[in-house]
Amino acid sequence: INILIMKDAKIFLPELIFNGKKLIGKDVEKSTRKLGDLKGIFEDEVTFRLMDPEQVVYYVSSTFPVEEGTPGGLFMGITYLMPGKVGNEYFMTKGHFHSNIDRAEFYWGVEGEGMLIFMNEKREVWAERMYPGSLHYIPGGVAHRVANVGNDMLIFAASWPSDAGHNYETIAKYGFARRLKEIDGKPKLI
Ligand code: M6P
Ligand code: ZN
Repeated sequence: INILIMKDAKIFLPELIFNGKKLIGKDVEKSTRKLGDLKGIFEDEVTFRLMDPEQVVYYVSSTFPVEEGTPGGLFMGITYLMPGKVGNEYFMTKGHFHSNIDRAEFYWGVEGEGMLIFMNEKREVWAERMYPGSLHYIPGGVAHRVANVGNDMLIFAASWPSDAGHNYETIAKYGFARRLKEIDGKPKLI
């Protein structure tokens, strides 16, 4: 009897679309990092000063379904990192530890060729190649940065806890213990 009078539950369309390369939806926020915003992260400051500070190095489209800092939620973002170098150092993201340092994150490669550089609190550095379909688990306590080592745009996606937060200060002050440079045409962590 009950079954007969029960109304169907609602079926909705998704509020967000990730069509493989783009994140689409009304609450998708875009942020842009220009070369001028990345002052101090590249070693070759002489070359850096000769370059256009207005040049876009990367932009990120993100969705924040809950307020930043909420425990238990998740965020997602797609990063578009341009090809290029400052001297022989590849264009890269600022890189960060999480403010809540034990929070983890997933990165995955969508398009192009990249290198995900990790550094733990002991300042030990290692890297993983990033390419379409590559999936990377970034454990808590590990700073992360991505470099574009190819000739085309690098696209990668990420998902991180809503209470992770970004600690840029430690990297701004001490950097990563190694730099990813093109040596004899190949990426090397030196
Ligand atoms: C990924 C995520 C974001 C991050 C972005 C750019 O999309 O990790 O949280 O903001 O990469 O990296 P960064 O903040 O280090 O510049
Ligand atoms: Zn992160």
